[in-house]
Amino acid sequence: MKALLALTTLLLALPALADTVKVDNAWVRATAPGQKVAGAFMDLTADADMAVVAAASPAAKVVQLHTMSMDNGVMVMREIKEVTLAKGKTVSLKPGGMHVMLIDLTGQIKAGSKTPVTLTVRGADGKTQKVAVELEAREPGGGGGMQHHMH
Ligand SMILES: [Cu+2]
Repeated sequence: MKALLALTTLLLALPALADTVKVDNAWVRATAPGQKVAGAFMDLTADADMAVVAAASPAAKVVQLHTMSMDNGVMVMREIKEVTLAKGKTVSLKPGGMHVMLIDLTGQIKAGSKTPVTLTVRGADGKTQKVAVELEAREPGGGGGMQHHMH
Protein backbone atom coordinates (compact mmCIF):
# COMPACT_ATOMS: atom_id res chain seq x y z
CA MET A 1 0.00 0.00 0.00
CA LYS A 2 2.83 2.34 0.89
CA ALA A 3 4.56 1.62 -2.43
CA LEU A 4 1.40 2.39 -4.37
CA LEU A 5 1.08 5.70 -2.59
CA ALA A 6 4.67 6.58 -3.43
CA LEU A 7 4.09 5.76 -7.08
CA THR A 8 1.03 7.98 -7.21
CA THR A 9 3.01 10.85 -5.70
CA LEU A 10 5.72 10.33 -8.31
CA LEU A 11 3.23 10.44 -11.16
CA LEU A 12 1.66 13.62 -9.84
CA ALA A 13 5.11 15.18 -9.57
CA LEU A 14 5.69 14.78 -13.31
CA PRO A 15 5.27 18.03 -15.21
CA ALA A 16 2.10 18.64 -17.15
CA LEU A 17 2.26 18.13 -20.90
CA ALA A 18 5.11 20.42 -21.88
CA ASP A 19 5.30 22.70 -24.87
CA THR A 20 7.33 21.14 -27.62
CA VAL A 21 9.47 22.07 -30.57
CA LYS A 22 9.29 20.08 -33.78
CA VAL A 23 12.58 19.81 -35.66
CA ASP A 24 12.65 18.99 -39.37
CA ASN A 25 15.29 18.80 -42.06
CA ALA A 26 18.21 18.91 -39.62
CA TRP A 27 21.61 18.71 -41.28
CA VAL A 28 25.21 19.69 -40.86
CA ARG A 29 27.70 20.56 -43.54
CA ALA A 30 30.16 17.70 -43.99
CA THR A 31 33.75 18.76 -43.34
CA ALA A 32 37.12 18.24 -44.96
CA PRO A 33 39.84 16.56 -42.85
CA GLY A 34 41.30 19.08 -40.41
CA GLN A 35 38.42 21.51 -40.74
CA LYS A 36 37.54 22.84 -37.29
CA VAL A 37 34.10 24.36 -37.75
CA ALA A 38 30.81 23.37 -39.35
CA GLY A 39 27.43 25.04 -39.70
CA ALA A 40 24.26 23.14 -38.85
CA PHE A 41 20.78 23.94 -40.10
CA MET A 42 17.18 22.91 -39.38
CA ASP A 43 13.56 23.97 -39.39
CA LEU A 44 12.06 24.63 -35.96
CA THR A 45 8.35 24.83 -35.20
CA ALA A 46 7.25 25.46 -31.60
CA ASP A 47 3.71 24.96 -30.33
CA ALA A 48 4.09 27.91 -27.96
CA ASP A 49 6.22 31.05 -27.82
CA MET A 50 9.65 29.65 -27.05
CA ALA A 51 13.33 30.29 -27.70
CA VAL A 52 16.42 28.20 -28.37
CA VAL A 53 18.92 29.52 -25.84
CA ALA A 54 21.84 27.10 -26.15
CA ALA A 55 23.14 24.07 -28.01
CA ALA A 56 25.69 21.38 -27.30
CA SER A 57 27.17 18.43 -29.17
CA PRO A 58 29.71 15.70 -28.43
CA ALA A 59 31.11 16.46 -31.90
CA ALA A 60 32.33 19.94 -30.98
CA LYS A 61 33.94 21.56 -27.96
CA VAL A 62 31.90 24.73 -28.41
CA VAL A 63 28.49 25.16 -29.98
CA GLN A 64 27.08 28.63 -30.61
CA LEU A 65 23.98 30.13 -32.16
CA HIS A 66 24.99 32.38 -35.03
CA THR A 67 23.42 34.80 -37.40
CA MET A 68 24.92 35.81 -40.70
CA SER A 69 24.48 39.07 -42.52
CA MET A 70 26.08 41.32 -45.10
CA ASP A 71 28.22 44.09 -43.68
CA ASN A 72 29.78 46.42 -46.28
CA GLY A 73 29.59 43.65 -48.84
CA VAL A 74 31.22 41.10 -46.54
CA MET A 75 29.41 38.16 -44.94
CA VAL A 76 29.86 38.32 -41.19
CA MET A 77 28.71 35.92 -38.51
CA ARG A 78 27.73 37.01 -35.06
CA GLU A 79 26.84 35.02 -32.02
CA ILE A 80 23.26 35.54 -30.90
CA LYS A 81 21.87 34.87 -27.43
CA GLU A 82 18.82 33.01 -28.62
CA VAL A 83 16.66 32.05 -31.57
CA THR A 84 13.12 33.24 -30.95
CA LEU A 85 10.35 30.83 -31.92
CA ALA A 86 6.86 32.25 -32.27
CA LYS A 87 3.96 29.87 -31.68
CA GLY A 88 3.20 27.76 -34.75
CA LYS A 89 5.58 29.65 -37.02
CA THR A 90 8.41 27.68 -38.64
CA VAL A 91 11.83 29.26 -38.21
CA SER A 92 14.41 28.02 -40.69
CA LEU A 93 18.07 27.93 -39.76
CA LYS A 94 19.70 27.90 -43.18
CA PRO A 95 22.90 28.76 -45.04
CA GLY A 96 23.27 32.54 -45.23
CA GLY A 97 21.06 33.07 -42.18
CA MET A 98 20.81 31.83 -38.64
CA HIS A 99 22.61 28.59 -37.91
CA VAL A 100 24.05 26.42 -35.19
CA MET A 101 27.82 26.66 -35.28
CA LEU A 102 29.91 23.69 -34.25
CA ILE A 103 33.34 24.99 -33.24
CA ASP A 104 36.51 23.04 -32.50
CA LEU A 105 35.26 19.78 -33.97
CA THR A 106 36.46 16.61 -32.28
CA GLY A 107 36.70 14.85 -35.64
CA GLN A 108 35.80 14.97 -39.31
CA ILE A 109 32.09 15.04 -40.10
CA LYS A 110 31.73 12.68 -43.02
CA ALA A 111 28.86 12.97 -45.49
CA GLY A 112 26.04 10.60 -44.61
CA SER A 113 27.02 10.30 -40.95
CA LYS A 114 24.82 11.43 -38.08
CA THR A 115 25.83 14.06 -35.55
CA PRO A 116 23.80 14.51 -32.37
CA VAL A 117 23.04 17.99 -31.05
CA THR A 118 21.07 18.91 -27.97
CA LEU A 119 19.18 22.18 -28.03
CA THR A 120 18.22 23.94 -24.81
CA VAL A 121 14.81 25.48 -25.33
CA ARG A 122 13.11 27.93 -22.98
CA GLY A 123 9.35 27.85 -22.85
CA ALA A 124 6.92 30.70 -22.25
CA ASP A 125 6.92 29.75 -18.55
CA GLY A 126 10.68 30.37 -18.37
CA LYS A 127 11.48 26.70 -17.85
CA THR A 128 14.07 25.09 -20.07
CA GLN A 129 14.00 21.69 -21.68
CA LYS A 130 16.43 19.75 -23.85
CA VAL A 131 15.57 18.76 -27.38
CA ALA A 132 17.68 16.04 -28.97
CA VAL A 133 18.35 16.51 -32.68
CA GLU A 134 20.18 14.26 -35.10
CA LEU A 135 22.00 16.09 -37.88
CA GLU A 136 22.55 14.36 -41.19
CA ALA A 137 25.91 15.32 -42.69
CA ARG A 138 25.64 16.59 -46.24
CA GLU A 139 28.43 17.14 -48.73
CA PRO A 140 29.46 20.77 -49.16
CA GLY A 141 29.41 22.34 -52.59
CA GLY A 142 25.96 21.01 -53.38
CA GLY A 143 24.68 24.55 -53.86
CA GLY A 144 24.69 27.35 -51.35
CA GLY A 145 28.45 27.68 -51.25
CA MET A 146 28.54 29.56 -47.95
CA GLN A 147 31.94 30.03 -46.45
CA HIS A 148 32.43 30.23 -42.75
CA HIS A 149 34.93 32.80 -41.69
CA MET A 150 35.80 32.91 -38.05
CA HIS A 151 36.69 36.30 -36.68
CU1 LIG B 1 28.62 30.49 -37.89
